[in-house]
Amino acid sequence: MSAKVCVLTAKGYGAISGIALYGDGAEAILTKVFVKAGGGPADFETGGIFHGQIVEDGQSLDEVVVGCEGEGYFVIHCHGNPILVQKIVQLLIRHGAQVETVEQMMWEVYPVGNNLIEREAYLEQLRAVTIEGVKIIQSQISGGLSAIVKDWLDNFDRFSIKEIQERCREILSRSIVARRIIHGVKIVLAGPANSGKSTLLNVLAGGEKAIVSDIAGTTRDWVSVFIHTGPLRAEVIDTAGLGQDAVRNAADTAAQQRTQELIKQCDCVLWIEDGTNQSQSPMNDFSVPVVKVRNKSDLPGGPLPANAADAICISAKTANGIDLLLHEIQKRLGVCDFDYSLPVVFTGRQEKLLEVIMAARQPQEIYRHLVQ
Ligand SMILES: Nc1nc2c(ncn2[C@@H]2O[C@H](COP(=O)(O)OP(=O)(O)O)[C@@H](O)[C@H]2O)c(=O)[nH]1
Ligand SMILES: [Mg+2]
Repeated sequence: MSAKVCVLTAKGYGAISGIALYGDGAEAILTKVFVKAGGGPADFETGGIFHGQIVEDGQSLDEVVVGCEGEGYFVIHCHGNPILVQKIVQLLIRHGAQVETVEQMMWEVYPVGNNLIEREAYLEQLRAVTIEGVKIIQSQISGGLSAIVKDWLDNFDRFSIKEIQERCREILSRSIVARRIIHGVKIVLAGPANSGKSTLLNVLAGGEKAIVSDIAGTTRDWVSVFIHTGPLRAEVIDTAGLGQDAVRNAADTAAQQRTQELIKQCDCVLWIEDGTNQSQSPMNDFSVPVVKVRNKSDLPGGPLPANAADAICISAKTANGIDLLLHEIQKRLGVCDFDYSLPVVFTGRQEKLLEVIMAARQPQEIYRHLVQ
């Protein structure tokens, strides 16, 4: 492995940035570009911290602190101007280092406990969009998935194939819910024109994001906002109204096609109807969970919960019923009372492995896959 360089800190400016330099030849490169404060050689022993300058062609690039994290693994803590960071990285490349991604770097540098699930957890938790998502992944390290796999391996003779496969099925179905908490969800607002979709988006966003108007077809392109509800981060997407009354020209047709595509890719649809309108428009068939919403409960003749058993009655104008609606969304997506300590899979590799185990016919086959 040749020396690798990887910027550890996020893009953009900050007070400091961290640049990892590791692998074969890392120390030799560092010796060439780093000058210790006060002069003299730096021995770069693990645990050592050195203050000095990164030097290019005899000129100081930046004052830095170098941490010796492990054998052949160093972190250069420099000032957090992105141009400066880029300059230092380019200098290290000039001396033979190759650029590496943070994911690959963590994979190579932190082979924690030789446990694949644990290593995957350290990487995947970086991408979780909620603190609850981080918690789910972290709990798979000592308990959850690691614990159940260990139990199967330690006591393999005590489990029947059927038992293991049944648990795999259960884990996979729980993982669908976990994925929503870890990676966030998309919620599409759909329904006939003028039912109040854009008004609802604005009330959820806590401000004016979408254009609200009495003129049907005002929303053509889509607008979205991110909200947090319970353990979910949801991207709520406003769409053009669906139905014949919303189509008047080619642009409307294109907007409707876009809406259909968004619906296909989302996790949940909120079907919004104008509750003062007695003739309910037929709802499309959706392959994802749907929450039916009857809007404009503030108006005389507006919807009453007693008359709309299968729907949530709200007023997007006064925000009445919004809490109830958010709770219903959480319920439909299965995230209420989610037990974070139970086993779930959180990478494609783990998911595939459980699927292969579920299709296995011989105990030895299952054992072979589990030890991977
Ligand atoms: N009284 C009342 N009017 C509403 C409510 N929600 C939306 N409207 C009105 O209904 C019209 C259409 O709203 P809009 O959000 O643009 O509907 P969209 O076409 O579904 O996006 C506008 O005049 C809104 O002010 C509500 O809860 N109560
Ligand atoms: Mg609209």
